[in-house]
Formats: sequence, structure tokens, C-alpha cells
Amino acid sequence: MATQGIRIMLLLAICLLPLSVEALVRHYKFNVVMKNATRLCSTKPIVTVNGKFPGPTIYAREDDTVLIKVVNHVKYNVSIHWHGVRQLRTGWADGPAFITQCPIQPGQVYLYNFTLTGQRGTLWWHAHILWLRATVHGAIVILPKLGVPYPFPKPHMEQVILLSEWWKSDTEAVINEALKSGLAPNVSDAHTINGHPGSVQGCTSQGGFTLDVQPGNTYLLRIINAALNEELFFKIAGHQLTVVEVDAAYTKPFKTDTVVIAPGQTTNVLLTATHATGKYLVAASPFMDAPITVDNRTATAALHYSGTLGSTITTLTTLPPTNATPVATTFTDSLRSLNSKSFPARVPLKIDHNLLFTVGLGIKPCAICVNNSRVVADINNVTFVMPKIALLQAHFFKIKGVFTDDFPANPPVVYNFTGTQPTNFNTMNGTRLYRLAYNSTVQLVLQDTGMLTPENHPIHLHGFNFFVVGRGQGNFNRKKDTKKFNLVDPVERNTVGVPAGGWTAIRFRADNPGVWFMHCHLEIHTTWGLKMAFVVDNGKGPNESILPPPRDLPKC
Ligand SMILES: *[C@@H]1O[C@H](CO)[C@@H](O)[C@H](O)[C@H]1NC(C)=O
Ligand SMILES: *[C@@H]1O[C@H](CO)[C@@H](O)[C@H](O)[C@H]1NC(C)=O
Ligand SMILES: *[C@@H]1O[C@H](CO)[C@@H](O)[C@H](O)[C@H]1NC(C)=O
Ligand SMILES: *[C@@H]1O[C@H](CO)[C@@H](O)[C@H](O)[C@H]1NC(C)=O
Ligand SMILES: *[C@@H]1O[C@H](CO)[C@@H](O)[C@H](O)[C@H]1NC(C)=O
Ligand SMILES: *[C@@H]1O[C@H](CO)[C@@H](O)[C@H](O)[C@H]1NC(C)=O
Ligand SMILES: *[C@@H]1O[C@H](CO)[C@@H](O)[C@H](O)[C@H]1NC(C)=O
Ligand SMILES: *[C@@H]1O[C@H](CO)[C@@H](O)[C@H](O)[C@H]1NC(C)=O
Ligand SMILES: *[C@@H]1O[C@H](CO)[C@@H](O)[C@H](O)[C@H]1NC(C)=O
Ligand SMILES: *[C@@H]1O[C@H](CO)[C@@H](O)[C@H](O)[C@H]1NC(C)=O
Ligand SMILES: *[C@@H]1O[C@H](CO)[C@@H](O)[C@H](O)[C@H]1NC(C)=O
Ligand SMILES: [Cu+2]
Repeated sequence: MATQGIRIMLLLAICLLPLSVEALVRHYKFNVVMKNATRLCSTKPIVTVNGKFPGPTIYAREDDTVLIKVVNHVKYNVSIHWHGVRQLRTGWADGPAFITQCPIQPGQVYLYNFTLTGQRGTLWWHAHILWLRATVHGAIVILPKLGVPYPFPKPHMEQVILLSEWWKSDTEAVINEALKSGLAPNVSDAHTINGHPGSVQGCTSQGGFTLDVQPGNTYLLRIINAALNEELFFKIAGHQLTVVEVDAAYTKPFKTDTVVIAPGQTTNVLLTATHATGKYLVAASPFMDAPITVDNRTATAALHYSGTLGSTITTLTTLPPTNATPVATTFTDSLRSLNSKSFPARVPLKIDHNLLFTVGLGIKPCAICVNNSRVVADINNVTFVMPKIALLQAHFFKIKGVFTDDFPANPPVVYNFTGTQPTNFNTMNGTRLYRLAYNSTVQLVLQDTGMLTPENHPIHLHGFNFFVVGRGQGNFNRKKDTKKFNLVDPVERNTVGVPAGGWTAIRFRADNPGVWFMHCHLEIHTTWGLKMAFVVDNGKGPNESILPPPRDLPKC
């Protein structure tokens, strides 16, 4: 009898529970509009969402459906990417122009419709066409399901920290000028923290971002690198940070005084206000360990203890030099999946596709360019050529002649990738994809080359999270290096740095049908052609096919 009673009560509880944790539909409206913005003592019109820079934050819970109506009021074609959202079967809502959709043309509207499945943490959204993401970006905060706690002490408050870059010129003019000359584009004029560079020499301060804290409290900082072309160090004077999540995947907590974050990546840290009073400098400065020109200006903000009077700020005793590779390596090597019972690391152990992709730069002849040549970039010597019709449409409607599925699984020419380079820096053109069967498993080794120069490339894969099972310097050695892979608790993410003159190995399961872009998240490298896509076929099961396209999907 007693067990019967408990059973009824349990049944009651189970029946009642779904009501209280029911997933919601969250509605957002994004008006893409021009807005005059003043930074560095000058004003210029920029493309924004709802007139804000940075743009609005999207808040939702795991399992919620998000509907974002994007209305294009500017003269540019627009599309928005929800960076890191898996888009299970909803590739139509992923956003990269000419990959999963045609652009939203001036005056047009498109409703992005997707469900947040199996993810919680910080992600972000940004324009995925031209260089508009310089100013068209914002945070996505996915809270755990109602009643599910964080796997770390509950913070007193949460704060989005968006790091970015600012050009005094129009960013479309910057990239167009570079494409015309065939040379590298101008670097930015400042980095920003939540839209502000902080105090700048020669320009009376317009005030930077201030984070107000109470002594003893703990804060969850959701840090996002939205810069176009720069990896960044992030520090707060006098404070340690505890990393708890990257790219909306929980990590084993670890303490650090410096966060390293590449464009496209997100990092959640806990900050405890361990002092009683005072003001402390918050800084974002570039990381670049190759002979490449970067914007070396440091963006600043302030951590302000409540009740502190006076303007004295505790500055950083040291800021890592721009080329501080050891600082970056120590940080990267500390990242591990939480791999708990609730959040296991499901690393594929049996591999169906063993891929080796070289990533690097090249040079093509160009009669009208400054040097009679233009800088390009490639994966496995293929410089990706953008199609005129979105690849996902071509795949779904079986439109021939838009792409081929013969992307090389290995470099066409094997040489000492990080040693002496071939004298011919030319590359092939192609709109070539790599085809994967539903639920097949992939190991992909991304190998940097020394063409022009070795350089760190943050590679972003759409539609999946992957596990970073290994990383090293020089050429990847299949025999030696595979043995050292971490298949137990490798960090899970959507954007990973391929170290300058080295390699990174990732694994993922192709459990999401569609066409999924993979590219360098340094915008200039993507523009130059460091991009490709995977086409994942439908499975046979009931929920293993891509959904039909929405009726308002933009046309080319
Ligand atoms: C920006 O400012 C200029 C000059 O004051 C003005 O002509 C223009 O209409 C403004 N643009 C917007 C979008 O507000
Ligand atoms: C969003 O997509 C789902 C299918 O995934 C569909 O059932 C729903 O009607 C769509 N919502 C809107 C408002 O179009
Ligand atoms: C790029 O920098 C050069 C040199 O400072 C300058 O002349 C040029 O106008 C800049 N281009 C743009 C688009 O701002
Ligand atoms: C930043 O770069 C400029 C131009 O390359 C250089 O003149 C300046 O000394 C650099 N500043 C720092 C702090 O490295
Ligand atoms: C032209 O190319 C050479 C060799 O690649 C390079 O050293 C030089 O700086 C280039 N010229 C310009 C104007 O960038
Ligand atoms: C490669 O593609 C570019 C456009 O992306 C084009 O300008 C160029 O002519 C092509 N080169 C060859 C050899 O086909
Ligand atoms: C590749 O080149 C580097 C730099 O010259 C050299 O140290 C390394 O031994 C070479 N590796 C192979 C496999 O030849
Ligand atoms: C890349 O392709 C170009 C054009 O076919 C060729 O000339 C070059 O040798 C290739 N380089 C490598 C490293 O495969
Ligand atoms: C995918 O493959 C794994 C391992 O082979 C298997 O356990 C799983 O059931 C498969 N999933 C689907 C949806 O087919
Ligand atoms: C397919 O997905 C729907 C909606 O997410 C779910 O209710 C259903 O149980 C799934 N069916 C199978 C066989 O997994
Ligand atoms: C916008 O995209 C459409 C479709 O691809 C294209 O035909 C048109 O030229 C583009 N418009 C602009 C202003 O770039
Ligand atoms: Cu790159």
C-alpha cells in the first residue's frame, strides 16, 4: 500500500513537473538600421541592430525556441549567424550568407526559428556577410533549464563582456580597399570592452565600461571575443578568474590571471570581489605571435567596488606582451571538459573519416593589384569560391552545378608544412564540400602551414561542437601524436585555435543533417578563402532529416 502511495505521488509529481519547466517561445525583433556612433572623438554612421552597439542580448533557457524577426532597413545585404547554436535540423536558420541562406536584401524580412537543444552557457550572434559583423553583434545567454543549477557556486550577478574592434573608417571601405590592392587591410584603431575603448591618449575620455561590485560577492563574466581579426588577452588587476565554461560547454574549473580568447570564442569566468574597496583596471590587449601587424592598443574598463571614492585606479603590474605564446599555451592547455555524470564528454572513439586539412595563406596573380598579385588563403590548397545560390538550397533541392563534393581529405601535396615552403604559393579555386553520412564520426587534424608566415588560425565549425583531442608544434605525426590524444576529458567547443606553426586535432559526430560551414574566424582570412563546408546527408530515422525550408527563406 505504502509503495502504491509513493508511486501515485511520484506519478503526480512527474505529471505536474513538465508544466513548471515547460519550454518557452522567445520573440525578438532585430531592426537592422544605421546609427551614428561616437568613439575615439569622432562620429561615423555604423550598421547596428536596433541602434545599439554592441547589439541586444538574447536571453533564453535550454529547450526554448527562439524566434528572431530580422528586418533589413540598410543598403547592404544582411544575414545573421547564431554562433555556436547547433541548429539541429534547422540549418535554414544558421545564417552564413550563400552557405545556408541567400541574403536578406534591403527592405526584406526573415524570421530565424530555432530551438536550443542540449546547450546552456554563453554564445553570441553576428552578421555573417561582408564585414558587417564589426558592429552587428551581441550576446546569447542560454540559462540552464528551470530548477537545474550551474555546476559551480551560484554567482550573485552575471555580466556580459563583449570584446571588439573599432575602426575610425567605414569597415566596408577597409576591406574593399584591401581586396582592390591585394594586400592586407588596415588594422583597427582601438579595441573595445562593451563598446568602449576606455581612456585613449589625445582624446578626452568618453568614459569606459564600469563594472560595479560588492566586496565578497561573486560575479559570472560571460566574455565574448567579437573582434574581426584579433585574438585577445583579458585581465583584471588584482584579481584571479576561475574559468568554468567555454563555447557553452562546462569545463573543469581552473584559476588564471589571464584569459586568452580568439575571435568567435566565448569564455565564462567567476570573479570574486576579494578586496574591500578600490578601483581596478580591466584590460583587453592583442595576442599575435607571428610577424603580422596588429592593432596593439589596449582597451580598458574599470572594476569599481561600491562606496569607493576618488579616482585612483589600481593598474596592471604586467600585461602580456603581444607575442606572449607561453601565456596563451598555458591557458589553452588548462582547458578540460567538465565530464561529469550530468555533462559527460561523449568523445567519438571509433573514427569513420580521418582527415588532415592544411590551413594557410597563398598568393595568386592579379593584374590590377599593387604587386601584380593578391594574398589569398586556403584549406588543403583550395581557395573557396562563394557560390551565387546558397549551398543548403542547392543540396536540399538537388540543384546541380553549385558545388562539388570532392573536397580533398588530405593535402594534395605533402611537404614539410611548417618548414621550408614550396616556391609556388598559388592555390586552386573551388566550391568543394566534404560529404558525410548521418552519424558518421570525424577526426580532423588542422595543420598550419608556413606559406607567407605561420599564424594562429581560430577555426570555427558550424552545426556541431567538437572535442579538441590534441595539439602540438611542427607537423602532425599520425603515429606518435595520436597516442597522446586526450579521449577522456578534452575540451568541447565550436572554435579552436590552430597554433602558429603547429596543429590541432578535433573529433565530432555528424549527427546534424545539412550544410555546415567551417572557416577561420579571422575575418580577413575568411574573406581571402580560408573556408569550406561539410554536407551531412539525412539519416534514415524519423528525426534524422533536415526540416523543409521556411516559406520566407530569402531568395537569391
Ligand atoms: C548622422 O549624422 C549626420 C550628420 O549630422 C546626419 O546627416 C545623418 O543623418 C545622421 N545619420 C543617422 C543615421 O542618424
Ligand atoms: C518554427 O519551426 C517549427 C518547426 O521546427 C514550426 O513547427 C513552427 O511553426 C515555426 N514557427 C514559426 C513561427 O514559423
Ligand atoms: C588605410 O590606411 C592608409 C594609411 O594610413 C590610409 O591612407 C587609408 O586611407 C586607410 N584606408 C581606409 C579605408 O581607411
Ligand atoms: C604599437 O604599434 C605602433 C605602430 O606599429 C608602434 O609605433 C608602437 O610603438 C606600438 N606600441 C606598443 C605599446 O607596442
Ligand atoms: C610586394 O610583395 C613583396 C614580396 O612578396 C613584399 O615584400 C612587398 O612588401 C609587397 N609590396 C607591397 C606594396 O606590399
Ligand atoms: C578564382 O576565383 C576568383 C574569385 O573568387 C577569380 O577572381 C579568379 O579569376 C579565379 N581564378 C581562377 C584561376 O579560376
Ligand atoms: C621541417 O622543417 C623544420 C624547420 O626547418 C625542421 O625543424 C623539421 O625537422 C622539419 N621536419 C621534417 C619532418 O622534415
Ligand atoms: C596548389 O595548387 C596550385 C594550382 O593548381 C599549384 O600550382 C600548387 O603547386 C599547389 N600547391 C600545393 C602546396 O599543393
Ligand atoms: C550513432 O552511432 C552510435 C555509435 O555507432 C550509436 O550508438 C547511435 O545509436 C547512433 N545514433 C543514431 C541516431 O543512429
Ligand atoms: C522525434 O522528435 C519529436 C520532437 O522532438 C519527438 O517528440 C519524438 O519522440 C522523436 N521521435 C523519435 C523516434 O525519436
Ligand atoms: C544582395 O544579394 C542579392 C542576391 O544574391 C544580389 O543579387 C544583390 O546584388 C545583392 N545586393 C547588394 C546590394 O549587394
Ligand atoms: Cu586564419
